[in-house]
Amino acid sequence: MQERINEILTYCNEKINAVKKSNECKDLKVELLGKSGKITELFRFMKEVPNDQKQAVGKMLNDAKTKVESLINAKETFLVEAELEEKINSAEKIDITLPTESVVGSLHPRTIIQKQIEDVFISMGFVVEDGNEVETEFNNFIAVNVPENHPARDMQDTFWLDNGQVLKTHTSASQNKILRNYNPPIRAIFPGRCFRNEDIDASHENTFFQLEGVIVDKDVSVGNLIYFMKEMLSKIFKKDVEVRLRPGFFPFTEPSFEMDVKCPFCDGKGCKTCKNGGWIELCPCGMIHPNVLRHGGIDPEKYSGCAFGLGLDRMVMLSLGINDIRDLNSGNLKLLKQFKLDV
Ligand code: FA5
Repeated sequence: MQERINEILTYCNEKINAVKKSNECKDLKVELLGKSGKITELFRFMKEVPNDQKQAVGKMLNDAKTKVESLINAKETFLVEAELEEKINSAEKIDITLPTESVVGSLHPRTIIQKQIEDVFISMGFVVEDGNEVETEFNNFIAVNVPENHPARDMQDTFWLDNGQVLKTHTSASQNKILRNYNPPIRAIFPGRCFRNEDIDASHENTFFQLEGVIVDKDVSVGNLIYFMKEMLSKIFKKDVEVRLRPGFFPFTEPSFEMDVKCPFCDGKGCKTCKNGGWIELCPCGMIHPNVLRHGGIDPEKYSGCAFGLGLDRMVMLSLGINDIRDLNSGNLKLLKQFKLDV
């Protein structure tokens, strides 16, 4: 019997050695160990084995079966690992020097200019704050001295929500929160997206960005306003710029101004950008109205403040020579990806 078992074991060994792929091991297990497999066949001889030898022979057969099973399993494990190794190695053979079509994104021009302006203000001791896009009527209008039925509300054609709130029409809507959250002295800027029900053209969008700033302290004057704006514009245009103030009107500032910058492209001589006027209207601003300070919990007898509401899109268009504001919201990558500036 031992001889027969050895023959079968030799046969199994040869078969196992001949297997070259892991998926062939399954078939081989059936062939050797399945119902009509070579090893199973051996067990059929058991009935011919004399009773006194049955135990010893049974043990021999079981040992042989276990041996074949473990040989096949070991071979299978070996082949699976070898195949995995081969897969990994062949993946590494991809020619990484071949040119690939990778698309590298870039920051939106508005983000670039916003970041540059923020950096200048941060360097002058300002904090940068964020505002809501959906605002209460109080924050958007009442807190900035535009009570119900005030005609100044008509200056901003507003998207009202069913719940009485509004899509922020200007970043001034965040002024109240800033005044309340910080104690004077305050130096803060707060950029944000604004919404107005506007007829759209090359310089007007229904969704646009402003960058607002407030300075509140003892004895703040128009001189402070001019200083900070001049500093910021000179850094952005990378040259000393001149600014001038013209009278303006906003319910939340008194006095109110429109700040113009001497055209940084032609130094005031007149060019396409300034429409030959030599000056570019850039930023509404003024001294914060006492009512706005009071709404913000600040005593106007002790403190004064100034504020400005820069049209961020206008600033972006000016700095980068973009003629149509609609391009900024267009998602037109051909245009937008041209502006990979340092940030
Ligand atoms: C305001 O919104 C005031 N809150 C600004 C302000 C703040 C004044 C603090 C005084 C003190 P105005 O409506 O003019 O003001 O808008 C400010 C700037 O936002 C404009 O100069 C313009 O550059 C930009 N802007 C306004 N409406 C639009 C629009 N529809 N599309 C694109 N930009 C706009």
